[in-house]
Amino acid sequence: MLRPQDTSTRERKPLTGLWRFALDPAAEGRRSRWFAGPLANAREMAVPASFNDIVTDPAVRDYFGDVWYQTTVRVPRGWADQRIVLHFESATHRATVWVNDAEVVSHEGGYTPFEADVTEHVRPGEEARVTVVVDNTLSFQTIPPGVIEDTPAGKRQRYWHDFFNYAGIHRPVWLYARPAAHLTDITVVTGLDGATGTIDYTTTAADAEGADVRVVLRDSTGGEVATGTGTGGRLTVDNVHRWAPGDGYLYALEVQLVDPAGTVVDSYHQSVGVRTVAVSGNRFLINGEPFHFTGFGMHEDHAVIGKGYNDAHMLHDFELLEWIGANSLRTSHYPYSEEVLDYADRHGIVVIDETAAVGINMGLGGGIFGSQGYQTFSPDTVNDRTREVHAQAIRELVARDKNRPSVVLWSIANEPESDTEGAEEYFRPLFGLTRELDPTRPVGFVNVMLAPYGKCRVSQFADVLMLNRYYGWYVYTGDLEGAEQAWEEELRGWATENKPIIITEYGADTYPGLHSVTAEPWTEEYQIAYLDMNHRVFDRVDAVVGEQVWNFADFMTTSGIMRVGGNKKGVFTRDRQPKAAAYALRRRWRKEV
Ligand code: GCB
Repeated sequence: MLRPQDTSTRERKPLTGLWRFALDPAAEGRRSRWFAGPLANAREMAVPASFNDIVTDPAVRDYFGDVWYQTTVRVPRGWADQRIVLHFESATHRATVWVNDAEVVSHEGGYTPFEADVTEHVRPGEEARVTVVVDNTLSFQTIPPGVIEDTPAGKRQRYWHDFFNYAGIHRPVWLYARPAAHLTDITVVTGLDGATGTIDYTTTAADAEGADVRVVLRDSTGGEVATGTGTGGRLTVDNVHRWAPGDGYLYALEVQLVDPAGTVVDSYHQSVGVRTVAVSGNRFLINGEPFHFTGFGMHEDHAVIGKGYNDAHMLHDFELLEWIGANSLRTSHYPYSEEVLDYADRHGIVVIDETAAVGINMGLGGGIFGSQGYQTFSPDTVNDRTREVHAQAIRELVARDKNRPSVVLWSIANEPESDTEGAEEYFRPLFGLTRELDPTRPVGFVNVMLAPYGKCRVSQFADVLMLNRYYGWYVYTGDLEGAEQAWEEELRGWATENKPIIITEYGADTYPGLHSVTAEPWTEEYQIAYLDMNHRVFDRVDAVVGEQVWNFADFMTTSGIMRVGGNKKGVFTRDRQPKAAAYALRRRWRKEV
């Protein structure tokens, strides 16, 4: 699927703004055909945004089930003779869409795009009604998983991940026009041979019999540096300007579909960063050079808009990453907005790209978030069907982000149960699938404390070890000396595996403004002392090639005795003010004293 673009042959129109919105607690909307006319009893809702925190009604905030969105769009009159497509960058966690009375598409998974050709259902120059039912329910057959429980007070949604189940239409929606004969996909794989860069491209097209493909590669000033013909081929660039961490240099590949008369019938622009990624022993190499990750696990999370995409927030978060000296981030715990990845591509920020497979671990949930009594892998819980949904989530993530130079590593799950036979069976094929889909990038998953060195049965499949550890927080709370010893001992065990190790989470909840002379948990001083202890350990273990603090900023979670207005492990507060630890990290990462 190619993302909507304005080119010489394509045009797009955003459908963002205020839509009509209604809850459907009795699940009657589909049966009663709510899509067949103006949505009754609707309130206004912003798109993109999570719906949860916009209104004051608790019934909306904690709602699960179907919600309905509706808008009207006037189809540009100049789009006659074009194919007209309706494109959603995401809808969390699943959606079905109608255009006027016709059902046009359904999609499972809250963080990847989907679209439908709606040409037969609209008329250029006229208005069309777009109705979407979004369902945010989580079950054992969804990614991430959850369960609806019957309680004396009614049904409740439980899940095993530590962030609020924000839902809605989180990202832009587009109506766009493309030609009947059109490009459907472009793949680029880059290589380096000394100072020469190579770009292997492949393209696919639809309804394009007899058409040929022409490609033109331009540098950042627009100068032509290579051309090619054919649906696939190799371009070479002498004295190539490499894409590198901190230097997000992009070439622009224009792909043209040309009919037998020589007319360009479709044109699409693919940005290309020429770089290589490899793992060698315990080193992670970008362009053949060892790379050390600094940065954070993050969240798409802001006051009011929840997980909704916003240009200003996105830019500000990247400004803070730059300020603190972060060279990388992990899209914990789901694929982030494409706009975020675009920025990372343009600015040389290195990305660990993660699926939404978080919380496949009912043991962990029992301990921290209060949902006990389930076995993780079983015919009734996480099962073969779940794995197929997970596989599809991996397919869609790789399809979406495969051409991004910023993405250097796939993380196919966060903290799943990984010390059992069931886990081994579940994950083996998913690693195989990811490698088949993308042989060019290392693959890993994020390991949890409950499956420490010597116990984990899934890390054998990973190219890179990603570890989340909370020595000095969830264990050895307040005892940084004991934590330091235990942590180093475990880490030295992992180091014997001769793989690069990235510490993908380490962090301590910190209430901004809370202080103590002796470092007490929850104080700003303790957060600094905790990070310092971790850094001493990392600096002593050669295999550690990355440190990503949990978390960039405080974020919203479900309520519970472990959380105070959300998770407070942020180095920045939720409104992006620095805690004292931010300055300490800045000194370490920017090597400033
Ligand atoms: C973890 C999870 C993350 C949580 C964090 C915590 O290991 O990966 O989602 O938020 O711990 O703060 O407990």
